Amino acid sequence: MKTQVAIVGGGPAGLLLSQLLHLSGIDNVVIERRSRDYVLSRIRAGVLESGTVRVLTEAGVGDRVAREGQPHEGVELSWHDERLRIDLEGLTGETVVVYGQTEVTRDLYDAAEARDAIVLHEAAVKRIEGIEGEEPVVVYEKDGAEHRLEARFVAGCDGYHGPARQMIPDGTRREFERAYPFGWLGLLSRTPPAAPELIYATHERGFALCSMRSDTVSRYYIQVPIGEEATDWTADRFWEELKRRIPVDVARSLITDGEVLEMSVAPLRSFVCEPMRHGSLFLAGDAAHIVPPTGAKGLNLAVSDVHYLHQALDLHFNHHTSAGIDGYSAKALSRVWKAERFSWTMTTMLHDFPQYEPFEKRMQKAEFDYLTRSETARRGLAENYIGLPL
Ligand code: RFL
Ligand code: PHB
Repeated sequence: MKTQVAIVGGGPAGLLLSQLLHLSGIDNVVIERRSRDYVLSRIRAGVLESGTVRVLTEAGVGDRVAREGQPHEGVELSWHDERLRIDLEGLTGETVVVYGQTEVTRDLYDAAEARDAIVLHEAAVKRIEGIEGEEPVVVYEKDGAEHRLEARFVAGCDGYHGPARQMIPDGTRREFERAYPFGWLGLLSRTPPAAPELIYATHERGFALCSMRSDTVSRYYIQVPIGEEATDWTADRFWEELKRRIPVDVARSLITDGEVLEMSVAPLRSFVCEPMRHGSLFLAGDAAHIVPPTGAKGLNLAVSDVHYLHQALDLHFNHHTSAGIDGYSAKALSRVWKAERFSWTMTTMLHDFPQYEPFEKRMQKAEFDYLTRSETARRGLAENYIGLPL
């Protein structure tokens, strides 16, 4: 089999790239290790930047998010019972949109089906050959047999654990990493949200987040020590712990008697791989970088990478210039590092770090107090939260 762009990974990055390339008349094939149902069952991101919504709309998959996505004009931070609203709209003129990653992925799968896109499922990429030349080959296994897909370019959209990044030779690839000594235990429930806006709550027992998917489905997270698993917890214990960490008023009115739809633990990590291109291989999304979820940036970064990569490949195939592909890595990394900085700052400010001494704890509180007093500080947070320009 032969195509122009082979896309490894059928998560949001891979599917969105496939859709944008199709609209530019560029042939592509997506190879995904899991089944479609499995990909759609992963509960992940919930907050989209308005730039992300614009890219989805350009890709022709913006109808449902426009109808069902909830624009949010602000978010809250809390410190025990002290509450601080960040007026996103007032400070920046923009909002964010609450719309689940599952729904984004579903919209992309529906669009792929409608155009008869080639998306191979339960096909695991083993290696990519010849990335330093112009005829790379993706070798994958499906139904127990090995297959080869020839392409002009390969896009590694295969997430943090995928093989694409490892194809960049050790001498060329540099990785930057910070693992945090905690994870987030998430719970999705069929209950109305605790409050109209998201609440990022700091408490000495650990961080907690109140989020939502709709008026009837809520998403909550609590910080847990590394190594803790969802099976170590019951829903009742989760609710009790959440209530201890969020402002008393919110805890008092929290509705907990509804079906629990999912509970899972995600470790927190910051990670960047440089460069994001080597020869005929490009990396996009979690394959190239991970941010801790505290800034709600992961999916949004995957979308901005794909936006740049699509522009670069369009210039190559339709306008016969290599300026885009040559500049891709530097352009994407410049935005990535700023989102890394923001996610790291938010994580550091809001979580309980076991190694912290009283000095660091006072620094965290001073940061919160500074945000409370200074509109300039709040504007800086808001500008990053709504998403830096594409
Ligand atoms: P994905 O979604 O991991 O998809 C990669 C796909 O590649 C496939 N794959 C392979 N396919 C073929 N052959 C192989 N050998 C393969 N190896 C892997 C995988 O099966 C998979 O389908 O990466 P992508 O597309 O780059 O998308 C990135 C986002 O999923 C991620 O950044 C976000 O979910 C992060 N994130 C959040 N981002 C936000 O922007 N806002 C948020 O509010 C937000 N909240 C979150 C989050 C992530 C979380 N977890 C669970 C890590 C909350 C959580 C709890
Ligand atoms: C979510 O709703 O899953 C969510 C929201 C905001 C974050 C992280 C996750 O920062």
